[in-house]
Formats: sequence, structure tokens, C-alpha cells
Amino acid sequence: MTRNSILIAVAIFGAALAFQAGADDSHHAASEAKPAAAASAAWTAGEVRAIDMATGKITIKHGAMPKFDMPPMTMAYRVKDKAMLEHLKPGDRIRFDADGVGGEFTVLRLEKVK
Ligand SMILES: [Cu+2]
Repeated sequence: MTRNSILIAVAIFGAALAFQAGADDSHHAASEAKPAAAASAAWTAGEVRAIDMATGKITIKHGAMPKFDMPPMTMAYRVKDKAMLEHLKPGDRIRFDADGVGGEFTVLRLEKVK
């Protein structure tokens, strides 16, 4: 190795380290943003219209969901876990939090409301 090629190698290594540090910083920022996003997760009020245990879907007549730009409507959601559908029946009042998972609106949390 010539002296010049060593200098170039050191420069490339330095640039790689700087790049990694930059990537690390953005990862750190993203993980810091998570608690805030979780805290702002909003419950949406709804009423159960139909339950499909076989497909793991629930049809909900729900209020406006600003996060999806959705007006009040009745629609089917996938549920994160089919067990969430146990003890639910049409007519039950609920509140829920949903998100887009794999391109489908998916209920992540759900509670009965009295
Ligand atoms: Cu909707």
C-alpha cells in the first residue's frame, strides 16, 4: 500500500463512521418521537354492528376519525387479535383505536363503554 492509498482508506473509513453516526441520530430521534405518538392515540367512539370471528373482522358504526380524515361511517375493520372479538355483540357501545396495518384498517385497542 502506498501512503496515498492508506490516506484514502482512512478517509473512506471516516466517512462511513460519519454516515453511521448520522443514521444513528435519526434512529434516536424516531424512538424519542414514539411516546408522544402513543400519548396522542385517540379513542374513537363506536357501536358494534357485526362480528365475524372467522375472518377476524368487526363492523363498527363510528364517529369521525381525524387521523384518517374519516367522517362518521359504518365500516369493517380487521382486529389485531381475534380474541378482541370475544364478549362483543352487535349493539355494544365501544371505543377503539385503529391504524393502518399491512394496508388494512386494523383495530389495535378496543374497550366496551357503558
Ligand atoms: Cu371508517
